[in-house]
Amino acid sequence: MENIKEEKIIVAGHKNPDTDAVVSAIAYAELKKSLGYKNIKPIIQGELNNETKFVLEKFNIPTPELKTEVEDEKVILVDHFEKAQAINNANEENIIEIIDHHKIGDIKTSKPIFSLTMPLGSTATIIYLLYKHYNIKMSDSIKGILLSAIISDTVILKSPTTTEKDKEIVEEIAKELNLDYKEFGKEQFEKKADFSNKTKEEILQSDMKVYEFGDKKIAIVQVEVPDTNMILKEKEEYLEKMRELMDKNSYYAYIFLVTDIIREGSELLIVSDNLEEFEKIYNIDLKDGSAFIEGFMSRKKQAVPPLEEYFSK
Ligand SMILES: [Mn+2]
Repeated sequence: MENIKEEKIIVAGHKNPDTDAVVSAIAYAELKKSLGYKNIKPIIQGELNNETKFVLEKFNIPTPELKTEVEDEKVILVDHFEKAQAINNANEENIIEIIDHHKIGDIKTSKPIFSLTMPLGSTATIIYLLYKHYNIKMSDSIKGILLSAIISDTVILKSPTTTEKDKEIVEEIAKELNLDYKEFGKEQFEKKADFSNKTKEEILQSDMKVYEFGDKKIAIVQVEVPDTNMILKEKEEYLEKMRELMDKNSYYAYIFLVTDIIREGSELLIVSDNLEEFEKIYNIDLKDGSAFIEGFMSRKKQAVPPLEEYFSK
């Protein structure tokens, strides 16, 4: 019988990697090594964003190898459960584990696998719990990047996706590392909102996820900024670009969440040939293609479920 611990394995986050996807891949590969896996490594499917770069540098962690297709390896998926977000050529045969905090998606396997999903603020939170479960000690670097990933996904513990576990773990790590997580979080989000080296098209595609509802594909991108005017002063240009990307990729709609981490809400920019539907779905009046919703912080918990409900009718 083949010994899984000897096999070549990659740990892969989703396309358009964010801090949680990258950190979870790194920390989980590290945990697996401690458990005796000899040939395992984290990979990223695309360039790091400014926030993730800052986090890895801060905690002295090398950037994982860039890889966009599974070859002869086995693959562990972290931070996603959707085929559309998975590395190319990940399939029923080569996926051996999934660790995630999203809804169960459309990925199928031909054999039983280890799959763990928990409704927590980040995949990093689950990885932390797995370290505890296996009683494996974490280095300060691993603790640091896990804290950063939790803070990133939960918008410094303010998003409605935040759970008591996320808070508990952030506070625990912050204490152990003697780190003011609120200050650090602010610094981190400033990097995240640094778009100076990016074009509008890059901003619109950097953290984009595509969701399929029947035959309709809807793209949703989210940015978290200290001030929505950074983006809204060029709203017209963004809407135009969104229309272009929507047409090119045959999306049913393109939604841009501009989340204000100070005001704790989001401006929704929406482009679609059926805008009235989206006004109904989110209970908003779009003015020149956008509307602000107070308390709206989470793509996963607030943007996606109403679409699912509406389009599955
Ligand atoms: Mn995540």
